[in-house]
Amino acid sequence: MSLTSKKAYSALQKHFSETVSLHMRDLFKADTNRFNKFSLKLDDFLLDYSKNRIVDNTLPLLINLANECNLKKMINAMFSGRCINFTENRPVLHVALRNRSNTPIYVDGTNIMPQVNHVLEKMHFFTDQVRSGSWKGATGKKITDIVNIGIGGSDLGPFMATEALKKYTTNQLNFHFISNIDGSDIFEKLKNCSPETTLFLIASKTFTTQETMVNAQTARDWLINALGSKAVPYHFVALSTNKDEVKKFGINPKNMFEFWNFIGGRYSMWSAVGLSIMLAVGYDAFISMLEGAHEMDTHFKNAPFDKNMPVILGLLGIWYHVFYQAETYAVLPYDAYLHRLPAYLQQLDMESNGKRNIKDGSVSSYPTGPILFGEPGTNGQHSFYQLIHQGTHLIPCDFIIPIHSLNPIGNHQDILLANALAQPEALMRGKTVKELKKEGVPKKLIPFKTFPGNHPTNSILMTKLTPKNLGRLIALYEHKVFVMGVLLNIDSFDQWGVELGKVLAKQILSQLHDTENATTHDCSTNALINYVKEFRK
Ligand code: G6Q
Repeated sequence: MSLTSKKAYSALQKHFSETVSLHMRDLFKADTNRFNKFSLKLDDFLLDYSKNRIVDNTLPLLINLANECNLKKMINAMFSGRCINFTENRPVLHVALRNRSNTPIYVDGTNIMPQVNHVLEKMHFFTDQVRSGSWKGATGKKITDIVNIGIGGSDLGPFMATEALKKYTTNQLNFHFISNIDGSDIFEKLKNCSPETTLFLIASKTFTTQETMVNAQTARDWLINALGSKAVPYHFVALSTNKDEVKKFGINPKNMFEFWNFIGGRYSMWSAVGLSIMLAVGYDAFISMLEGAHEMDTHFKNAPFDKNMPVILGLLGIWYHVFYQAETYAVLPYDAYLHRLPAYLQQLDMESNGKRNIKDGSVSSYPTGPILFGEPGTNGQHSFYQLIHQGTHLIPCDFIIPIHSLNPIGNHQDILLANALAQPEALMRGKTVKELKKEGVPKKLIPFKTFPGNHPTNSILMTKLTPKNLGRLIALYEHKVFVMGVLLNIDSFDQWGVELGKVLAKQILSQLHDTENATTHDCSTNALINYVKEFRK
């Protein structure tokens, strides 16, 4: 049954029309306890959701909707390994990768925890060897450069996390991430690497992804040209589910770090795909990241919905995207180390919930996954915040605010924090005509200087960006996206939408080499292919 046919949906629609004209400025004035009511803490990790367009009974009504959509049942189904990715008939078990309590989780009657722990230990052993210098390249030199070759889920998470945790990274190793098929990507990344001291991690769940395999082949040629084919085992390892293809590529399965089909690509940074993260920060910090995520998992699984961070974020997402029909939201990290977070979350959210078909196959009559964008503060303030403050769209924002800087220099952090705290206040309050008049603003400028306010924000604070807090943060968003997917009644774990372009690219690739002009596409695509061919002559 679709979302809009639920009883709670009608109640929420009524509630929406009754509350849509309320202004948060007035809600705060009327209730000085609003922060206490609408905030939650998990250790030092704080979610303030009081600056949302909600009143006392909004969340209970949204929780009714969650209950009617069987959210609790779906959470239990995920944690217990049921095939909730029903279009691919797969369980969804990234939570097993960080199941630090080690309680058994069964897939087809087998407890998967021993295999999860085995790979983790294999990664541990390998990481210690590389970091200590006892793993040597073919000519006996220590590794200095780690190059992860992968794309999508095999790139975004590891890249985001190694950047986020740069401060915890060993200085002995340089990290590079090659994802794009564009030759310039691999050229630029390898130009300062030496074949003798470079280790390639080929990260691909399927080991058949065109971009990754072509980049891996180019890297292999680059190495062989310099050191000969005997060097390959010293410089290549695979992170994959596909042993046969790994062997075919010429990587010894001994140097393969396995994961499984019950781990979705965009949920795989906790698995062997996270080897670059472990190499960067070491085993202990990697485990700490898993512990943070596990803490969020346990909270998500056990906390009542009205005290449950991912559930609350997910329900607020539904509130804005379905009822207010806000099409976008922004994630604004006030920490430069989180500069890849919006890119990572774009895949997590938009590939998971960017689907038009609900579970019975019909086309959804309500908006599904939102569009996400973001930029680290304060850069965004000098760019697109204008539109958030005074544009015509409603753009809910998440502010992510570590309190301590990992590089305390002068008064940088004070200024950063002041901005991070001021923006949600400004977005909530706005600036009224009355205030402007009192300031003596000339009449003709008043419309331009007025800020409507009433823009919803969440503020997520942590003492500082640690591996543990990063784990908590990412798991928070993973589960938020899941909650929204359950209510939207879609499969958040497949991604059929990436297929069509791949198929057409294969056709066009062969046509680029034909002597004949392309004629089989629409006239625009034919003309573009032929234009390219003309200029390649
Ligand atoms: C993520 C998607 C997708 C995938 C890439 C790479 O959930 O499945 O982004 O991660 O297409 O796939 P491989 O890891 O198989 O190369």
